[in-house]
Amino acid sequence: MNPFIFPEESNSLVKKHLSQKICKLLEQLNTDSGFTLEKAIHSGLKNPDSAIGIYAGDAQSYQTFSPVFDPVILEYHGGVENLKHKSDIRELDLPVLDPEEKYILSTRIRIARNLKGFSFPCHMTLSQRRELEKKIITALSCLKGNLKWNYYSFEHADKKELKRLETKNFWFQKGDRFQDAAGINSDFPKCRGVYLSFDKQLMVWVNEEDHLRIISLEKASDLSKVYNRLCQAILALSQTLDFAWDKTYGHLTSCPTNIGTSMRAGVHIQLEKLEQKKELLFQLIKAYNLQIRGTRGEKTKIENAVFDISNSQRLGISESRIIQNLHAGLLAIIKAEKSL
Ligand code: ADP
Ligand code: CIR
Repeated sequence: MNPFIFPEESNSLVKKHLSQKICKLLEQLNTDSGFTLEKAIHSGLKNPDSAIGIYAGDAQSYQTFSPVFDPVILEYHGGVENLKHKSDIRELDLPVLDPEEKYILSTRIRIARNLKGFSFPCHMTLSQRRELEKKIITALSCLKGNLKWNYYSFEHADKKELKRLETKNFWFQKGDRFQDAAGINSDFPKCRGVYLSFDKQLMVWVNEEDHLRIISLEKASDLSKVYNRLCQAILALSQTLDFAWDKTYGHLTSCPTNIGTSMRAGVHIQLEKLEQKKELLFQLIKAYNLQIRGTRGEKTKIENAVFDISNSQRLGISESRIIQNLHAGLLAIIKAEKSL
């Protein structure tokens, strides 16, 4: 019998794909760092509303537990047979999307990275997190020019300064109950922190869901500019940090939804007319491989007709292609909004 009982109402991908046969095959296995199937699926077992329900505790999890990760990945990302994921991080020059600033409030692109040789955040001891934070701070201190500034440790930075960062959204909270059940919040806020560039348009979250979340953000609609800043940061960090990578799955992340480019590029866009014509909006979203999230992030509501529209593809597509598709999709959405 399957020793793991998922909540009856759960529709998660892990519940769907973890058959008794696969469970039997995997339940006694460990990765070299001691990660197990039980730890990987703990979040899905605890949260009936999990959509995915599984996290990787290290890079090796994707191989050791491939009989369950592979079908989850296949269903979430689409076909990966014979796939060789290729990265293409290079600067682009695309026209500004909304020069009159009528619709787009802000543009944000994030990518995730985990370091080779370290367990992933749901499976780290305090001393491993500490060692990792030290290594990342050293790498961040090499950023130059506009990307240069300061690391704010959640443990050691001045409390008033941290409050100020929090009110301006330059900060991350303890993870949600899905991440909590996975173990990602252990020892929070120890060894967590945020790096901010002088102009506050580049942010790096340290020891959140992934070792690094590199975020380029601007209250404007110049997608190329936001993307190019991210390219500069990631290329500079790659000089000193060695990232977990797989030739099929690309960049390896805690949540299998993020593997591949690990990139979510999107805008906050106010669509008062299309909000009343959702079927048209959904058609456009589908046609350009985009997704909608709530105004305050994943699993939140749309407030004031402000949609978070971003790429839905991450695997088997390059970073530059994602940006080009997003650009084309947003032009079409703005055109539709204007025409209504
Ligand atoms: P992630 O991007 O890491 O997948 P979320 O969907 O939770 O996770 O978003 C993280 C945060 O970034 C949320 O507070 C969300 O409101 C904010 N955010 C997302 N897109 C934008 C944007 N285009 N402009 C400003 N903030 C954004
Ligand atoms: C879940 O399974 O619902 C959570 N672990 C979050 C999954 C991440 N994101 C997503 O579906 N896009």
